[in-house]
Amino acid sequence: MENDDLPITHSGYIAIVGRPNVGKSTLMNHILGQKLSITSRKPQTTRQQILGVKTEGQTQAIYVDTPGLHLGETKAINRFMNKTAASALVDVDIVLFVIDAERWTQEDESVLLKVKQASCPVILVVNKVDKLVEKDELLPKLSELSDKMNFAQIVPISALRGKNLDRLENLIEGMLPEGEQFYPEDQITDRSSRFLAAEIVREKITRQLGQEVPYEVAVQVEEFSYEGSTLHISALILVERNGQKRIIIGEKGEKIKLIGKESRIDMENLFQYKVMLNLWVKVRSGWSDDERALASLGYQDE
Ligand SMILES: Nc1nc2c(ncn2[C@@H]2O[C@H](COP(=O)(O)OP(=O)(O)OP(=O)(O)O)[C@@H](O)[C@H]2O)c(=O)[nH]1
Ligand SMILES: [Mg+2]
Repeated sequence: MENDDLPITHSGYIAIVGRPNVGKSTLMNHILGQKLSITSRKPQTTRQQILGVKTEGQTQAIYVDTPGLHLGETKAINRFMNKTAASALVDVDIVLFVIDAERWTQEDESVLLKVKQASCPVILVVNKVDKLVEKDELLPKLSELSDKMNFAQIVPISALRGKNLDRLENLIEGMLPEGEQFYPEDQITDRSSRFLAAEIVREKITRQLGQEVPYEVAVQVEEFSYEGSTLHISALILVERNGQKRIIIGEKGEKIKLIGKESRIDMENLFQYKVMLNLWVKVRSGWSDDERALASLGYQDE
């Protein structure tokens, strides 16, 4: 086939940025039609960048889900998360700046300063519009937001309900540059199955446990092996303190049993395999504020 006969392909990177808890990971999952990135009601759920690749026909959109940019970098893990999120603004083709339709905060203001420095088009994504009680609030809100910077577009959506996502995706598609596809069409992420498994466990802990524990939990997959018709996964849950270990295990082991059961169901869905899951809890004090420990847990600059 002559070169001229090859179909023209479009592909590129789309960074999803914003303060914690605005729905970045929910948005990526709904666009992909697959639960790839973990989500929860608590802020600072996503800790590491994760790619979600969507290939349709001649177009490959590579979404970059990032940790929420936040103020108050108290620990090394927080510095790592902010650095990771900010670095996603470099070398991408489109930025989706996600905010919560209900409120604009100080943290949004500091994200705005960062996205203003991006050299590519920025789409303001106003999420959670389903939560607005007065629907006629929306238009004046959007007009106010349009003064904040020169956005390429402003798109109100509900990531959770899948509302207006087709419009957002069409806009993105029209903005992606011509070029070869970066990933094979059946690849959906850059992350390993081990990483995804560890994240599933962290999600269940984050969703099951109270306020402070999830921020001091890390999960490491120690075994990931296919044996016959079963996938064996062992994961180590690291906490900062003994009290946290007791909370995660729960009375008579009830809590960890529940975390294990919910994790297994998600893993079986994702890997399409029967899963045997073993969970262990260990105390490793200081991991979240220790650069070396962070690196050994995979929280390191790429
Ligand atoms: N009502 C409503 N809730 C939403 C919507 N999108 C996300 N949420 C909820 O908002 C919470 C946070 O969602 P995430 O996707 O984890 O948010 P995030 O921006 O990735 O958060 P971090 O990873 O912590 O930065 C979850 O409880 C979601 O279910 C939406 O469109 N409407
Ligand atoms: Mg997230």
